[in-house]
Amino acid sequence: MNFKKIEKKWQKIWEEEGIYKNYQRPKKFYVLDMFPYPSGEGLHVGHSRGYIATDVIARYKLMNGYSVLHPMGWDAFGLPAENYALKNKIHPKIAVDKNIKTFKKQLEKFGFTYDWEKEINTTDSNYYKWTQWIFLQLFKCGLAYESFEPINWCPSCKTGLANEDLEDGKCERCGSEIEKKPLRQWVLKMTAYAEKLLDGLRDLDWPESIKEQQRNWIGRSEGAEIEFRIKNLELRFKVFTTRLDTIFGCTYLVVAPEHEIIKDLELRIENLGEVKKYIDETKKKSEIQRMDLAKEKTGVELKGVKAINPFSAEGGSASGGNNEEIPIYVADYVLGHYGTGAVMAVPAHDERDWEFAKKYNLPIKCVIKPYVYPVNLNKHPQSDDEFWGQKNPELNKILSGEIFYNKDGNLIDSGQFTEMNLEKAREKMAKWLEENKFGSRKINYKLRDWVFSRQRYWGEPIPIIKCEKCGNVPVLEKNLPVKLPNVKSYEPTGTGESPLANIKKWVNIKCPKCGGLAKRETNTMPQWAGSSWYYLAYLIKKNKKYEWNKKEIKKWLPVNLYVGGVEHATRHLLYARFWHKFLYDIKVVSAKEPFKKLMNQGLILAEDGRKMSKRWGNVVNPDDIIKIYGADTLRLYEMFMGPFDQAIMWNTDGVRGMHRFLQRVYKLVQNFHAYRQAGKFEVESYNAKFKNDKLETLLHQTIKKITEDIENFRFNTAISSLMILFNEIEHANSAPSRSLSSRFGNANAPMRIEYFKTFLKLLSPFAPHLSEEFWSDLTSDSDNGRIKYKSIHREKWPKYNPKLIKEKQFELVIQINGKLRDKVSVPTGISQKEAEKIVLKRQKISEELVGEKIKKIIFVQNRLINIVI
Ligand code: ANZ
Ligand code: ZN
Repeated sequence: MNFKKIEKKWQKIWEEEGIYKNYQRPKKFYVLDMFPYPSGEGLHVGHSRGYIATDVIARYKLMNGYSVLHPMGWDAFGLPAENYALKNKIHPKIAVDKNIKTFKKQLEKFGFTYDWEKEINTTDSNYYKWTQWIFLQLFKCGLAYESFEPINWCPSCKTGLANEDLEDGKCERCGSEIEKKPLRQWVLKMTAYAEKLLDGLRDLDWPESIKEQQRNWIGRSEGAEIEFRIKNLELRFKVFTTRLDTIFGCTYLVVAPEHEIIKDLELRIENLGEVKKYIDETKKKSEIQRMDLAKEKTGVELKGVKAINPFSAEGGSASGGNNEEIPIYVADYVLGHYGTGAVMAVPAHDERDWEFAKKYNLPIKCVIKPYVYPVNLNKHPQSDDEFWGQKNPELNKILSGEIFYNKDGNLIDSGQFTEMNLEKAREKMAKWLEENKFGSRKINYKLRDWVFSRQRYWGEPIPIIKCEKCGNVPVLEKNLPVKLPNVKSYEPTGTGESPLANIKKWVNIKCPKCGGLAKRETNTMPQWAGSSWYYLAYLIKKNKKYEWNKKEIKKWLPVNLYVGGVEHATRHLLYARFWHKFLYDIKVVSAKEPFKKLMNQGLILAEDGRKMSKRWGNVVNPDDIIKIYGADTLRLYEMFMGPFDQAIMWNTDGVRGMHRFLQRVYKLVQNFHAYRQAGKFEVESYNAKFKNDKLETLLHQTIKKITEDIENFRFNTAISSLMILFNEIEHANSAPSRSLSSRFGNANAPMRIEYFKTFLKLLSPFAPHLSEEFWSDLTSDSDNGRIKYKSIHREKWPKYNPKLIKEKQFELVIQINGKLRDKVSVPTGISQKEAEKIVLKRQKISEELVGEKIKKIIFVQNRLINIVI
């Protein structure tokens, strides 16, 4: 079997005939792969796992009569491409072009259904013209703004980064420790979409873990902002709390070292020197270090100033105990940019506050009493917590503040709110707060706006012109794209300026508004820009350009199935949803979400159990496998190796096993040929003669199984049932000269060619080349050449006949007190409950049971049921 020749031949024919381009069918299916960043290393077998899966689905959907869109492209801007180019001393453009060629060559060998006419490349100026256009729309809507706040700075990549680009406080790209650096930067107002991004998750058919990661990243917290007055001053400042119910337990306030109030209070703070020293020290710490629960808490009191708890002044603090002035501390465990950068500390009910209070000897005031039963006679304990409260041996420790308590209970010592449960208290207190104008309910998000500029060369130029008179002026849309100038030296400068700033000819330009001298923005966009809308780009590509074509967009969106790695949970998948929701609001798209269903592929580990990496020298290149075993073997193997979404080790023996399987299929085709030559080939008569035999039942069962398996991403079990079916077909057909009856009927009977043809159809999404080759062998009419050959990939997906799929049955023995009374045929695997239902309804049994009391029923699976009376 010369699979190399076979695969090449069909790839060429498919391409020439464009057999997958059935875009006019009424039902559509858009199946999308996360497009690759074309790295210098090329594709490895881990990448192709997802691509093969989407190709199987694409082929399956095509055979089911859908218009299928299955495109591919290149995500080629950004730091990785630029760092690669710098390291190898070639211009990023040249490196990218070269890598794309390699990737494409590799992909073509798999025989995928891609429509290469729709190929996109984010670094093509026709493409990024529209990336820039979207930026301009964001700018015009006030969603792109300039900011000067300190941002994450990677000293090694010499660029600012977004929060999403960090991993444990380090640069996701190079692992360097991140610094905070004040820098002029462009920021996209992603927070304006926090609620929509959260809401939209509800209806998405995505893995729950990914949705949860996005929810946590967005980090919605419902709470309140409370205004605290500074004693003897007209100053007020706000804290954010999710636990308004604990306000009567607030014994001090804490502000972040970055908080403005410290400046405002400078004249009042008696220990200003100490405070400033503390603030300087915090600057050396990363956010992760500051948030670390295990770290010892530090802080300094702002001596000479006090705050007043608004709930103590008015509102009837019945206890009166909350009337005192409370001290203010600066401490780095409070973050500057979350909430209001200030917290009310409740040491009795919050762990961090408790530790801080212990260390600095601050009062700890318990305001929540765990439910105690039966003290509160009206209330039965309803949860574990309540029970726990009842028997709580720690009760006195909680009440005295010796330990902190962060569970449920009723308020104590909380003025008019005493005795309320916590939820009710939060509600009433928020009302009180709003009525007395001391604050309001507030929802906060952890999500930050997206730091969108990079001080690097290899990215889309930000289409803004900076004019001294007019400020930031958008480039006129008709002047897009702003092309990235071709330069020799593109190393990052490290000064916070992009290398583009040195290209005077490019930078200096007339202001589009006033005509005066102006300069171009020299920052570029981050690597996530181009991928934030690429699924749309495929739809509107026309000849080499892009035109917004609402009809196409409406037809294809949302993407029905999106497949890729889990590592994109909070970056690409969030950014793309954000842009999509914005494009929805400006009526460019009409679907609310871009990706309806998401599936993650599991990692393929190397044979040594480690991650495939150049460093370990354990990377398996698909080219090498295809060269020896062919693409179909590789495709089948990767789908067979294990559950699709789970990590699994590569195993070359498994590849060989798959290859042997295909060889056997080939051999059977040879047998059919022998039959045909011998004139024993009675295709027509077969149908009538061989209805309802066991093989036919198996065939229909297999069709059902594979159909359901493909729909549910169970490719591995689909392939194993395909193999079982093949074994039986092979058995029934393999020996043309054999006269004894084989397992399934008579070997002298005409070949079961129709069964085999159905088998080939089921095989075709997985092994498209060989199934096509065998199909053409069996179906093209060699005698008169009248019948034009029709590709197997244009065949209809086989349908099963439900009547033929008999469930396997067995004789269930029915005993009463251990004696045989009856038998009944039931499906194998029947449960005790179902069996009882059937058995007790049987006349013979029900008669025996009249007036008897059933003591128990013993059930032995797939054997007997014994009723003890
Ligand atoms: C009083 C209180 C009592 C709190 C209590 C908690 C428990 P999430 O859910 O993350 O939104 N907080 C507010 N702003 C903060 C900041 N900038 N840095 C560090 N901590 C901050 O958490 C909100 C809670 O975290 C707020 O509720 C506040 O402490 C603290 F028993 O207020 B809480
Ligand atoms: Zn101007």
